[in-house]
Amino acid sequence: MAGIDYGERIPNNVSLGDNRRLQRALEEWQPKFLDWWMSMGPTGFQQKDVYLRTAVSVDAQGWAQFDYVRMPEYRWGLFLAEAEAGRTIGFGDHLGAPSWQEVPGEYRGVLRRLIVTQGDTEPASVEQQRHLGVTCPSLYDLRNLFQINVEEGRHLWAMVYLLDAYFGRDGREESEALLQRRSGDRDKPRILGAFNEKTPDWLSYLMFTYFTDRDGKYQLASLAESGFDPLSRTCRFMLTEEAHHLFVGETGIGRVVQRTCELMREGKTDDVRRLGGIDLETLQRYINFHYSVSLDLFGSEVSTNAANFYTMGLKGRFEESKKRDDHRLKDATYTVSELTGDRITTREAAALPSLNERLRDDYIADCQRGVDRWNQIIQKHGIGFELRLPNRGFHRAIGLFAEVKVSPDGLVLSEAAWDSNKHAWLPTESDQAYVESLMQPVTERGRFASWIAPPVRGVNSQPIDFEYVRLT
Ligand code: BYC
Repeated sequence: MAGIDYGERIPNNVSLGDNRRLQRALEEWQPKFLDWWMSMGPTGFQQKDVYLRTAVSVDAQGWAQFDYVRMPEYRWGLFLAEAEAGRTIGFGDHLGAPSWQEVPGEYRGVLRRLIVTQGDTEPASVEQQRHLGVTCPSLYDLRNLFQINVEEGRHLWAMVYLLDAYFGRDGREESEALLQRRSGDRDKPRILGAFNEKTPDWLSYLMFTYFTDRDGKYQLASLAESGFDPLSRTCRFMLTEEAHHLFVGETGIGRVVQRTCELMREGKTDDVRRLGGIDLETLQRYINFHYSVSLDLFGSEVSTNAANFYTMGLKGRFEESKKRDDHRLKDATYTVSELTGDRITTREAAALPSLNERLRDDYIADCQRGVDRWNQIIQKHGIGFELRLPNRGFHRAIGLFAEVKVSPDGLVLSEAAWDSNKHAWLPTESDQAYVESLMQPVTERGRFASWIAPPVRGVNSQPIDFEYVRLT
């Protein structure tokens, strides 16, 4: 079992103690990270005991040790999945060559950019979620929020390790800059669009963990295929933590749907707002918003960047190693969307520049699976309503669809038609005000806010009314 050395100031399984230069660089960064955590991390609760999971080793058994921890004392560290002996590069021009243990000089800039973009999202999400604790719907949910926040902090550490260990002075400058950009800041925004949006309430947060964290899963899985072995190993371990974030999103929205359906049945009404629930139409509008903003995170349909990342062996496809083709894709094609007049059609395009679209397709199929499960909850209650993912062209700001307006059903619309319908498709000010009005903290053990059902089971086999966060 690959244990993690907790005797070190920075827990790690990368033999940090043998590399004085790196150790010094990271030890200099650590207090700056903590300053950032205290000023931009969760508001309040920093001195409370939280029932958190900490990784103690990177194998299947060892990465989840539960105990009460105060967040600033969480052991953020550097954990890479075990090295695979004899690993070779699985795609692109260097297919079959031994994977790189050092940065290939000719790809240095591109690789650094990829790592910085990934790293930037991690603190951004903590910043976006920092005010949520004070309006938690239960102690169970509060604990899950903080678990995600500390792990996003650790994912930042993971990228900073790569920058400091492999990119010298430039890497250290980038590590500093990761703590200086701010989500939503006009002068120093975070790099990608969705990470500058607000996460003002718990419904938005659950949507974010379902839709936006899922982009994380697909991007990390593609980077886990990288020929640059340290990046691959880092991302493989991050994916184990990511699974919990997706669980929080999927079950969280499922619990909201469950509660709404219960209120509809019990009250024999569709007007669940009267009963303190979130109506299915509002849920649909939140889905439309968070899904479309997350689709943008995959970049343009046709991207030479994506083709280059692949050809260089830096970023693969989702489950690259399971695919049965030549892993070079020079002559392959892929079906991408196209605008023909006011219709959305498809065409065959060269596969390499279409890799963003391909990853988006994998993501869309995965998003649909959760929506199907939420619809099963609605069906079980005998309610005739179906939640749906809007068309991929709906409400987009990046790529082909950025210049047009598309309805959830996939019709290209005039500006006037869009303006007169958008309130039916995207959260309105009154939706937001209503959801905000529900955000009253519930902190009694075992109690839940009116708008969300309890989970089916507690964390780590603990009861649902366990004291997940000790507030007194
Ligand atoms: N916003 O060729 P294009 C996560 C830029 S989430 C703003 O189409 P490319 C997490 C692009 O940078 C996963 N700008 O795109 C989730 C490029 O600029 P340059 C994060 C954007 O490069 C929840 C230009 O537009 N990880 O982990 O093929 C909580 C043309 O772009 C956006 C990654 O993203 C945008 N949405 O692909 C916590 C993986 N989209 O180069 C964490 C690393 C594009 O012309 N990143 N642009 O100046 C990448 O693989 C790629 O950078 C992207 C973009 C897929 C994001």
